[in-house]
Amino acid sequence: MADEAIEVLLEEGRTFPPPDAFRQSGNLNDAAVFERADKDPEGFWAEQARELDWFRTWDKVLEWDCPWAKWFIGGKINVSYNCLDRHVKTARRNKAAIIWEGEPGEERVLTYRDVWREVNKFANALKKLGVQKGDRVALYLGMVPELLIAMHACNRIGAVHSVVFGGFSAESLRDRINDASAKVLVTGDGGYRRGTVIPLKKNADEAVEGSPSIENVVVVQRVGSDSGAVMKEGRDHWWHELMAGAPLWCEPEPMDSEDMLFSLYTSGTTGKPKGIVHTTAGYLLGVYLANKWVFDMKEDDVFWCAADIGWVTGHTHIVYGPMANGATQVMYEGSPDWPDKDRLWRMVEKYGVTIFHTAPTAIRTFMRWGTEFPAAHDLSSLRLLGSVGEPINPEAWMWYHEHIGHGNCPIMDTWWQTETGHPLITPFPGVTTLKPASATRPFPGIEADVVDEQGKSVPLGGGGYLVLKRPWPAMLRTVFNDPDRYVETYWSRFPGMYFAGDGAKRDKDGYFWLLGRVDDVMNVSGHRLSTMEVESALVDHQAVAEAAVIGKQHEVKGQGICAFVSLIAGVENTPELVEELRAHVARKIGAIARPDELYYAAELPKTRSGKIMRRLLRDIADGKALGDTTTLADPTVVAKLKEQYEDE
Ligand code: 7RM
Repeated sequence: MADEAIEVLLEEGRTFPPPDAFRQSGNLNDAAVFERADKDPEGFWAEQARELDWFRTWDKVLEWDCPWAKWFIGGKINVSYNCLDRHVKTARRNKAAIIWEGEPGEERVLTYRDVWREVNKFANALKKLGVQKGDRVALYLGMVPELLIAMHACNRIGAVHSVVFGGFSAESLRDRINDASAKVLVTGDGGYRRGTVIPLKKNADEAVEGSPSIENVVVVQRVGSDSGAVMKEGRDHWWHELMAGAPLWCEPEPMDSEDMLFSLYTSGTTGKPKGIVHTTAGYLLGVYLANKWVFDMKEDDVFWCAADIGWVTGHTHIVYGPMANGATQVMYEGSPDWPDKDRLWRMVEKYGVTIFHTAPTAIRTFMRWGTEFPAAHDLSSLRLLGSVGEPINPEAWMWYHEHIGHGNCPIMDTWWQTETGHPLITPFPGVTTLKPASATRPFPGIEADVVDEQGKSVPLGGGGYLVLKRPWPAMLRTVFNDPDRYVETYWSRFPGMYFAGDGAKRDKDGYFWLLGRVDDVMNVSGHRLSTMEVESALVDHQAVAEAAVIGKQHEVKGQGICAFVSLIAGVENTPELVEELRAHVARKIGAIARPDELYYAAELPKTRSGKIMRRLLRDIADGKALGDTTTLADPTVVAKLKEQYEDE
């Protein structure tokens, strides 16, 4: 975030105290909880853990050998049992769990008992394909109920799922399958996005060609004959055919608290995404509690988290947290502007959504589209709003508050990461006075701090690096197959502390203001990408000699991707090649990684020790380093500017 933007943030003087209704009946309305949790974190988490359904309770709450954590040692528990069987045994059995809408307009309502039945059957189908406890299953699907069903089926039998976002390329899918050595891949014949068919099966086929660990592929029929999907005899199975013969009951596997639940890949500072490992009991407890307290889920709420399940937000705020709470949810397959820009608001009105959760980049897009789209619908069912994924600017916060919440809905700006499992710096609607664009204060039991280069706590009013100073149940346990990287990435920068990779300031009231990443991770429309990932994709092209990528402030996306490339001698720097290189990155990684801007440089600016001078590139991209007459059309300009910078 630019310095001016930070100053504007901190001058933000407006406050929004909790509305009376939340003060009185919010699921968390006793501020004393924070103090109690702070004094005795283990006692606090244990007290909350008793709300879950255990096959065997734990012997010991925590074993902490920094950075290695074990929570609820000796406990036996199953996640699908807690998200399904627990409700099916009560009057919730016939309650709507998922109200799904396909992009072309179909509707499906699945009750808790419906989901429970499908999960049991698919768990048996997986077993029949040879999947056993501890095996990895890769899931590459669009936003269809089968994705959620497959995830619960995996955890029911103790298999580990690895969901790969349906917008990722064949190559990204292949790398993730291979890193996890997944045995089975579940995909679809296709998915719908902006009226066109996403060729999931075609990508999956391409990926599996280079993935020797995959023994079976299960294919959900979503599109039908238009999909062009070809089934490979002996390897590929239609979902509906497997389900037709599957028995109705599958005994839930009693998992150890610390057994692995899932892995989800996320970008770090190197070119290779890491598999973040979450375990069973701790993650379940964290997401149960966060959804209950932050989103105040009540029996008759209709919750809608508009994220994709391919990201951690969808894991925590669609598949696991709300279902552990027995909530009713809306799930949508497609694009928010299809067929019109009022699609989401039409659905809020139609289904009576009470709690709506999205990302700042989406809010800024809605702002650009104009107020007439939400204004055309009755949004009075809404009582609470959420924001996640990147810093939200005060203007977007106010717009969301006014035009979606009509001034009545508190906004939960939730800071967290794939690694943390659930929101760790977040307001609670019954107790927190909001300040627009501040994620406010830590979750009970969480000790967050802002430290300087030396790891020393910075007094209130100052800025530095965000760290967490105590373990918490839903924290990642390691990086899949790479424990050294776990230690190195998160626990080495400041010994004894978890380093989040974010910059933050704290105001005099102790409120946190998140300032964006301090490493080489970009946040593009709330999606994490490393500069190096995009650089590797570029140099993979035969015309490119070297590439340097930076995140550049972008009005809608938060950050856009700006690339500088030098070409192999003899290759001409044409505008057509610019397009080809952008498309090449999209093919290699996925459309989210397509560079917004791409410039030729005769030579990339490097320090004497060979490091790319990112600050120079950032200043060039922001136009700061360019004189009046200089333009980026001239490939020698970067080299010329470098001399100036070295003189400074
Ligand atoms: C949930 C998620 C994590 C990174 C994180 C931050 C940024 C997320 C906020 C935020 C400011 C927020 N997981 N981030 N939420 N920054 N305010 N409320 O996004 O692993 O994909 O990304 O996202 O930089 O480190 S993630």
